[in-house]
Amino acid sequence: MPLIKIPKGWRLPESEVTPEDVYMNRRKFLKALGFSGLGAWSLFAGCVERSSEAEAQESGLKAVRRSIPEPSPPYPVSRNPEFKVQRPITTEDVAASYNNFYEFTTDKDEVWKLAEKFKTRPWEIEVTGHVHKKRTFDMDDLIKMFPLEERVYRFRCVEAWAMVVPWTGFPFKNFIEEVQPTPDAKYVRMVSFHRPDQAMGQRMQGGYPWPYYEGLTMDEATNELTLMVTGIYGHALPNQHGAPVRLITPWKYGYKSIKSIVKIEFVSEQPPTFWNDLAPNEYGFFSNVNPNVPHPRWSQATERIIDTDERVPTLLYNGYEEYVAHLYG
Ligand SMILES: Nc1nc2c(c(=O)[nH]1)N[C@H]1C(S)=C(S)[C@@H](COP(=O)(O)O)O[C@H]1N2
Ligand SMILES: [Mo]
Repeated sequence: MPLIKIPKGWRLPESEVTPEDVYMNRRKFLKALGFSGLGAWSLFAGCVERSSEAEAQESGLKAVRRSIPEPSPPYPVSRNPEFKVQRPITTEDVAASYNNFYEFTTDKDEVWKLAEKFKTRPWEIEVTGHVHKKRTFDMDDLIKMFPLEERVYRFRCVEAWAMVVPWTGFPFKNFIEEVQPTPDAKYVRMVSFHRPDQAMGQRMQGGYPWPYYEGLTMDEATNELTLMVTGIYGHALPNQHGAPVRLITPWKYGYKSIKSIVKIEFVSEQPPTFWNDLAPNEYGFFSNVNPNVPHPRWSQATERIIDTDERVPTLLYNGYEEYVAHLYG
């Protein structure tokens, strides 16, 4: 890793819980105000604030719908009934307007807008390293190579928010079998795009070691849960969710689920990862969801569901213990 000059606030991000907490407290405050009955004036003031907030929120959600693609072949595909979640599926507009995608901005509400014009065609994915079949896939070919299925998974960000989302994709295992790793392949390294011209965050946040990079062990990469994702809610991924292809590892914190992949490399050593390089004491390589291991700056015991604002207990391995616990004996 070359020494990089990191901007002053760099410890906050992925960690920008502060604005989130402030936002939540403000909403609670306004709610309280609206129903406080402290007298006509404060009630009135409260109502105005409340309705303008609600209006702003509603018009925001309406606007975000224009970024959501219509279903068109091959979507929608049938749902794999094995993956059931006891929580309701998150409202689509909420999921589509609350994103972490630092290539565009650190502001979750703004990602969808800033990513709207991002070009996801043509798109190539280079496969290299310890594999017999090194090759470059064109996205349009890739999507036809493996049967697609829909899976409803819990999703948990390290910042303690969570959602339940129907992803469309194919098991990464199928892809790995196709490219035939050699015995030297012990880890998979994945890399996102680097296009500062189209991604404002890559211009503005120069201190980050772009492009975004992540990694898994071969056992993790070939686990049944690990999904290469091309769609969500029965249509293609909108840009803010990591179009045209991203990873999903539902038992790990969200930052492992790298978006907009352009390169997959099979390597023999544990590869460095973006967040681990930025803050090794806060973001580990494995990053398995664990309510009993607090983040150095906040508890991981509970999580906030993004559309209902409910707080619910966090589950070990995000509820996927039976699939993955054996990997970490
Ligand atoms: N390339 C890239 N991938 C990324 C990120 C990012 O900033 N850049 N953020 C990660 C984090 S922290 C989370 S929580 C999820 C968010 O996915 P979503 O916006 O689709 O909910 O994407 C992950 N993948
Ligand atoms: Mo995250």
